[in-house]
Amino acid sequence: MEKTLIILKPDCMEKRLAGAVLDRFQKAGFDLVAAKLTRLPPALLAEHYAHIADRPFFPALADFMGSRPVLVAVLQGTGVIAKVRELLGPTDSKKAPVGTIRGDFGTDVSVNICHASDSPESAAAEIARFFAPDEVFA
Ligand code: 3AN
Repeated sequence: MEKTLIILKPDCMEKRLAGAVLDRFQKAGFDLVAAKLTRLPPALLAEHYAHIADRPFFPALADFMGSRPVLVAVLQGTGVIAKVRELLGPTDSKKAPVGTIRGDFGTDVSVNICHASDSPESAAAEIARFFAPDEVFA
């Protein structure tokens, strides 16, 4: 069964929207199979964002992502990787349509409520980065 990794970002936690965001994923038919609250250390953020580490916005993004505990979770279901990204809307919250999670709750391109894996390969790598096999109740 397909799985994806999500991170409810510091803005989501600060706005007390974790329940509202998880509700949208669960109402779409996806199961929560792993979850933890954790404050992401710089080394883990550098690994998670290795594909954008050379971009000028990376230091500010890493500061933001490490600014408070976040909820890291794994969702499971048919087509979950693409469907979760569809429910989120585009990366830039300002361009995200009303009715999407980022369109309804996000602020901008980096303060955008939730990360989600973008492919089967990144989902597998990201789940392994944040969870031991026995922490995922698939
Ligand atoms: P996504 O998370 O939607 O797959 P990526 O992988 O391109 O987007 O970017 C990773 C994260 O970097 C985004 N979630 C967003 O928080 C941040 N980001 C992307 N582009 C920008 C940008 N131009 N300025 C600031 N932050 C950005």
